[in-house]
Amino acid sequence: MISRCLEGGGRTLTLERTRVMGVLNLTPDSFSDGGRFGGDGGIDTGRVRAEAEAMLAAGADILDLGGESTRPGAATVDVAEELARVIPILESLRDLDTMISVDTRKPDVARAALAAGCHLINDVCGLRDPDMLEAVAESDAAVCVMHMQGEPGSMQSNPSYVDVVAEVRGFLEQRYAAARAAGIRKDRICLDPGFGFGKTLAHNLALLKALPALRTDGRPILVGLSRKRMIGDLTGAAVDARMPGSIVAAVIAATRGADIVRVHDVAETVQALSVLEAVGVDET
Ligand code: HH2
Repeated sequence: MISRCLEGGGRTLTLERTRVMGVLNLTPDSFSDGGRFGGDGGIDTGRVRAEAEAMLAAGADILDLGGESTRPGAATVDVAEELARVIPILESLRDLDTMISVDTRKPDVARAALAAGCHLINDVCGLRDPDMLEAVAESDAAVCVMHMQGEPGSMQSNPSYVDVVAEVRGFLEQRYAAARAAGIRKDRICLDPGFGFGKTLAHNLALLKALPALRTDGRPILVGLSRKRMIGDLTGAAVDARMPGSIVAAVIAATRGADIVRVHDVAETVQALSVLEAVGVDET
């Protein structure tokens, strides 16, 4: 694997092996783990902290906090609600020795999260909102620029591409160029094809096969396949029974050059990736 790193908010993640981003969804309605830290009565900070510590002990390198579900058809969340879900948790985890990411597509949430000390903004809209681009550019945080066709509310109704790999690659190149032009240093940027975001099973499989072709200016590739519908479509497994397929998907992504995998099942994925690492992966 080409040696590269991701820098943000004073933290550096070296990428000589595939790194693991653990998902901490602070939502009542995320597709696989919604409501696990409490629902309408508020989020249980102690339970999130315990899970965060367990993920780090299991080998997570990044923790990704999300206050809005982006599953297909999800309801939008207003800024105040998303802030109430994310910021107190972020503040309670800030002392942990890790990179903390906030998964948001709202510039106001990103600004508050940056002020509260997050190290990475994970934007499923790929910095298309000029205000989001500015919010990240004004900071020294890392950013994940993800591809999505359409909006979460309707993205799975009829995804269509002439050439999915070329179009996703073109989008990532264009948003990468916009980020660079806004003054975001190269070392702060990673890119993500956005599995399941406005894509059919055939589109997702084509992108996974072609992952090395999506590499843009040598920057890291982040991949999120964990528990997604794609795994269900291939295996028939219900959402709470997709761990084996998700682990294999993470390993396949790693063999094709994924630098970071975004997963719900950290310990199991780390174990699988350590077997892969012992064997080694050819340069991509
Ligand atoms: N997938 C989800 C959310 N955020 N961010 C990146 N960079 N890449 C992804 O593939 C990705 C993401 C969807 O998964 P999840 O957070 O588990 O569900 P929900 O959106 O329902 O909260």
